[in-house]
Order: sequence, then structure tokens, then C-alpha cells
Amino acid sequence: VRPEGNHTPPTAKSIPPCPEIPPGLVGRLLIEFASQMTMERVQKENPNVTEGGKYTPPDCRAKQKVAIIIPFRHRDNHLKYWLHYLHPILRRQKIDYAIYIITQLGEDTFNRAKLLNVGYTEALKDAEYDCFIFSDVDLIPMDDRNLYHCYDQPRHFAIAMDKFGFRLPYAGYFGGVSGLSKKQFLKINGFPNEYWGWGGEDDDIYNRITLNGMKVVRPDVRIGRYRMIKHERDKHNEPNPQRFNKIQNTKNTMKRDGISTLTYRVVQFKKYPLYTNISVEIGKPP
Ligand code: UD2
Ligand code: MN
Repeated sequence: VRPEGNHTPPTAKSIPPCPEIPPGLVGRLLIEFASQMTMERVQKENPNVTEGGKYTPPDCRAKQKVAIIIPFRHRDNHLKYWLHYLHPILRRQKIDYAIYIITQLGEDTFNRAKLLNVGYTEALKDAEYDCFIFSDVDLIPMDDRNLYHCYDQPRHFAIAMDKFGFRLPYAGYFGGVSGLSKKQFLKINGFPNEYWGWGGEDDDIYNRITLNGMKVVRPDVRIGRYRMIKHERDKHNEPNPQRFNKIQNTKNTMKRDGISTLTYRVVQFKKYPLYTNISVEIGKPP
């Protein structure tokens, strides 16, 4: 087992380590969702992304290998914009990364956190990742200085969203985009599998982090800005009425509900030019 954060691609011994601050960043970005987007266009824009949505900086050695995990169902239009904006940003950031879309099959109640657990597990079967970034499909960073890698504490990236007036909605907010190293993820037994429907799962994850003696770190509020593609609440992702009760009990539930107790069935694992899709059956609420 190699030490965390010391990933060295075997073929790239001779090139220098990537600089702490990538030199090609541009800062604030203009993000809009009015123009037509097609997968063909995004593919043409990103010829150097390889099969499965993978990229390794050609001119420097990244310290970490990053898996980006997206929970997904029926959001194809959002995915096009996400890929259109994120691939070039991640390339400028000199991240060694791959994109995993975790698609919940069927029409039973959506379960975001369980899909993220599946993404963690399946990505590690594909390659040896050091760092996992969990992102909603509809969130686009407005500043490329918000670096998509892992930190010495669990990271919350999406701190200033347009829909919340570019402010943190509450101190313990951990929704949208977050990142944990493999070690940090295992320390909290991963994410809960038992939050069906909308809400609460992000607060449970926040509780797991603080209950295990870690703290959440965040970028500067001027840099952690995001646009969310406007959408209605999806079908079969109704607010979970149990969420208020459940987040009171994280201390008791986290040991018996998490990555250690995850069960699911992969139906399809498919590499597309700009991402890898993993379609899974994850069951339904009891
Ligand atoms: C908020 C949080 C989100 C999560 C959620 C509560 C923000 C920006 N994000 O999102 O991280 O905590 O509340 O569960 O505040 N999805 C699908 N298909 C579906 C349903 C959901 O693909 O049918 C995925 C998709 O990646 C989506 C994410 O799940 O972005 C979160 O769902 P949402 O966008 O409906 O919830 P939202 O915006 O309130
Ligand atoms: Mn959303």
C-alpha cells in the first residue's frame, strides 16, 4: 500500500511534480446555460480526454489520483453542461482524474448518498484513487482556483451558490460538491445508505466527519462560487420526512450503516469518451 497522496504514475517518473498553484488558471469564469449543448460538441472541445472520461496532465506528475463521482438519473441535459465546463477546468487545474456517473436504475426513490458509496467502491475497482470528489450533476464552479483535489481535512467546495445568494446557507452545510481522501472516507465508514429521497444525507455526512474528530475545510467565499442549473424537484426524489430524526442519530447509526454494509448490483459498466457510466440497482426504501 502506498502512502496517501503520493500517487506516482509508473510511466511518468521523469517529468516534474505538478506545481502547488497551476500556472494556467484564469480565475472567475462566465457560466451560462442558454447556449445549445451537444455531446458531439463537448467531445470536439476535449480531444485529450481519454476513454471513460480520464485525463492525466502530460507535462507534470499530479500528487493525487482523483475520482469524480456524480449521482445520476434522468439528467442528460445537465450532464452535457457539466462535462462542457468541468473538463477544461480540471485540465487547467492539472488534476489527474476520471469521471464516474453512477446511474440509479428503475423508478424507485432516489438515494444520492448510497449512489456515492457505490461510486467510491466501483472507482477503486477501476484504478487506485487517492481522492474522491462527490458532485451534483447540476453544479458548475464559477472560479477555477477552486481546486478539485483532496486536502488534509474533508473539503466542502460548493460554499457560495447562486441559489443561496452566494453564501453558506448554514454553518454545517455540506451539500453539492465535497471531497474526501480514501483515508478520510474510510474513517467515517463512508456515507449513509439509508437516506431515501431528498435531503438530510449531506448533514449526516457532516455529522460523521465532526463525530470522528475531523473538521470541514472550505475555500474562500469569493472562490467557492457555483451556479446550479435551474430545475424542478425530480419525480421520485420527494423530501424525506425522516430526515430530521435521522440526522439526530448519526452517532449511533454510522457504525452500522455505511461503506461496510453497502450492497448493490452493477448492471452495466460502460466507458464513454467523456465519462464512465455505471448503472446500478440499489433497492428501495424498506
Ligand atoms: C441539494 C444539495 C445536494 C443534496 C440534495 C438533498 C445543493 C446545490 N445540493 O440539492 O447535494 O444534498 O439537496 O438530497 O444544495 N439527481 C439525479 N436525478 C434525480 C434526483 C437527483 O440525477 O432524479 C442527482 C443529481 O446529481 C442532482 C443531485 O442528485 O444534482 C441532487 O438532487 P437535486 O439537484 O434535486 O437536489 P438540490 O438541488 O436540492
Ligand atoms: Mn440541484
